[in-house]
Amino acid sequence: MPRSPDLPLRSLEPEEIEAYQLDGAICARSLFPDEWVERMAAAVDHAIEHPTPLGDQVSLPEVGFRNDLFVWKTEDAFRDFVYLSPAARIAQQLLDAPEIRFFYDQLFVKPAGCHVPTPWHQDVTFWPVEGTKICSIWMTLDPVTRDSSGLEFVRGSHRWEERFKPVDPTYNPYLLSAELPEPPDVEAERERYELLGWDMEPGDVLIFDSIVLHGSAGNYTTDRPRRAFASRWCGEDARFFPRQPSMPLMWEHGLAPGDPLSGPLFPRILPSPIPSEGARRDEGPEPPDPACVERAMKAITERMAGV
Ligand SMILES: O=C(O)CCC(=O)C(=O)O
Repeated sequence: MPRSPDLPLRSLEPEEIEAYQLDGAICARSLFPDEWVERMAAAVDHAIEHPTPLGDQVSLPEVGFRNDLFVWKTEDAFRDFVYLSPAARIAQQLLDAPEIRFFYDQLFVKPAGCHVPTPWHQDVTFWPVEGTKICSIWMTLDPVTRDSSGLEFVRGSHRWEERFKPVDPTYNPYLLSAELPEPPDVEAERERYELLGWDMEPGDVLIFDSIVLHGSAGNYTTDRPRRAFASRWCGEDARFFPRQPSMPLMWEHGLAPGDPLSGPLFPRILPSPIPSEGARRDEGPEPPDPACVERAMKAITERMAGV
């Protein structure tokens, strides 16, 4: 297939880039053609009906909350989004990065009446990666208000020195075993912080830094799901940095701590994809590697036994 990402409908404005640098998060509208938004909405609907083994562990199906990650490895629509949608070009402009690599994708679905909050957190403390140019592009596939779990950000918190425990909507004990302080209880003291949040329409995106503190309430509407698809992008200084604990990787990557992010798990998209990195995925869906899954599970069990 031709492998060059689409152009966005417009470039980011200088004021948007400045706001990202200053605040750590922006809401950008009218970047993605409708076809991508419609395709991702259908893909998310399909993916939540067919969760990955990791997705099952990070979801709360009994209350409707669905989370899944690295879906681009197994579902072609997400693979196409990575290689062909305008997202990589948007990240390139925002980060001013000659080289853009894909880190991973993640979906977050809260159906109407799913009162599961996303606790306030920083992303980087979940991640086996470090670098100055890492952003997420979080696309909503439904109209979003604060009432239906719109994400909020503590303005400027990406410039804070502190790093906090990675806490997810399931309060995963493995991640919580990180020896880091608890995140501040922003919800309890909202007036102490300058919070950013936006009402959004399908296809609008939030673009945010890997360190900015963010969270969302549950979906308190009775008639509106909140489906979101996040893709994470890195510039050229991103390194493999395996925090203990951090999000398990279910595919071989062959990286040692400090290596530049690279290879088939973190493929280069711009200036152009590297054929050898995409070759295996081009052959078809790539389910998690059983040896990696076993290793990750063993590491989790050992860590939990030790704390
Ligand atoms: O959609 C949500 O509630 C959480 C999203 C999030 O935390 C992220 O994309 O980093």
